[in-house]
Parts: sequence; structure tokens; C-alpha cells
Amino acid sequence: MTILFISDLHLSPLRPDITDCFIDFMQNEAIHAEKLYVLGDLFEFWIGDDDNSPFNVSIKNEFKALTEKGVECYFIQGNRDFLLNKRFCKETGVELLDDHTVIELDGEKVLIMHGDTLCIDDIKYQEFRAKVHKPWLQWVFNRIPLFIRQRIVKNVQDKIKEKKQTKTLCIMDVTQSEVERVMQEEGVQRLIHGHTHRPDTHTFMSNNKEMTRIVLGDWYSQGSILEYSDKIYSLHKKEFK
Ligand SMILES: [Mn+2]
Repeated sequence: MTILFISDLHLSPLRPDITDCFIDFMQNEAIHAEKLYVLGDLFEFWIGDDDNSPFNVSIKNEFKALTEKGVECYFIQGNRDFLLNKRFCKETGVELLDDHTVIELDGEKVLIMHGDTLCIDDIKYQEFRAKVHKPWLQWVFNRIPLFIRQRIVKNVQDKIKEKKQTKTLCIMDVTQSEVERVMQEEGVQRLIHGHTHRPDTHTFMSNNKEMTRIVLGDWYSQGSILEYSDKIYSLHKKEFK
């Protein structure tokens, strides 16, 4: 049994190298897995399930091909594709999971999430997140014509880019106390997330229990895949061709 986890691909028509690596991964690796979990930020941005650009359709086709072959695919929204929703899932056979989801792997409860909710020191971002996750606001946004949404998103993205450059690195990482709080609340000793682009495995003690936090890597300069097979987790890279 092989289960794969990926996140932070930031797929976009501007990065064919990432897209090629992703397609190769889907057709030659994921196809042999039992399950594939995508923990957010699959896309650089996603402005709504009605955006049927040729690029979006080509990515959807990869998921459809996988689920039709019997590979179960699951998706948790990231901070860049939080508008990816039911229609995408219906078209691809992917199952949308809650922001925080506990799965069971060989009897062990494992918490999976994108990871942005762990960065609570980033107060500005958390305020932004609370705003854009309001259902009524998303309802309104989804009813704005597509070309206007494209303009709004471009505007927001430019602003985020400016801000990122001035933020310190430590504020962009997870807050350890929040990690421990959430893991205790969910009753798990293992957490898998992405978002911070700091691939690593952290072990630490909390309430006299050994905890493990596995962080997935981004796909900016190579692919990054977490594989769970024969009860062993391995984080590996996939070179661009
Ligand atoms: Mn993210």
C-alpha cells in the first residue's frame, strides 16, 4: 500500500517546468498509489471552478484519469486555491476534505492540513484569511463575471508579493505552541502539512508524548513528495527534466 502526499506545487501556465514534473508524477508515480492527498496550493491561484482555461482543463484531466483508474484523490484547500470547490471535485472525482482532517494510517491517527492556520504570529494574514473564508463573501465573489475576478485576483496577488518581501522569515513559519495545541485538540501524535515550504520532519515532546510533524516541500525548483509505504514515511525530491 502506497499513499502519497503533495502540496505547494503552485501550478500556473507561466511555469511549464513544474507542470511537466507534475504530469510525469501523476502518470508514472501516483497512478501506482492507492491514495493521493493534495494538501493545498496545487495552483498558484484559483479564481473559481468555472474558470475552464485550457491549462485548468489539462490539470483536471490528470486527476480524472487517476480517479478513473481507481486511485483515491483527496484535496485540502490552500491559501491560494481556497476557491477550489465542489464543481472541480465533481468533474475530477477528487474528494474535498475539511481544512483539518484526521485520517488513519495502519491504526495511527494522522492530522493533515495545508498549514497556514498554524502560522498564527502572522496576524495580518490571519485577518485576511478570516475575511476571504466567509461563505457569503465567496458566494458574492463567485457571481462576479470571470474577467473581473481575474483582475481582482491579480491585484491582490501583486499586493501579497510586495508584503512578502518585507515580512521576516520567522513570522512565516508555524507557531510551535499552536502546533501542539491543535495536535492535542485532535488527539494525534502525527501531523502532515505544507505551506511553509520548509520540507522536514520534526520530532518533539509534548505532554510526555512524542510528536512528529512532517512538512511537505514546494515544487519551485523540483518536485517534493511524501510517500507512506510499508509503515514508513519518506520525503523525496523529483528532479525537473
Ligand atoms: Mn500556502
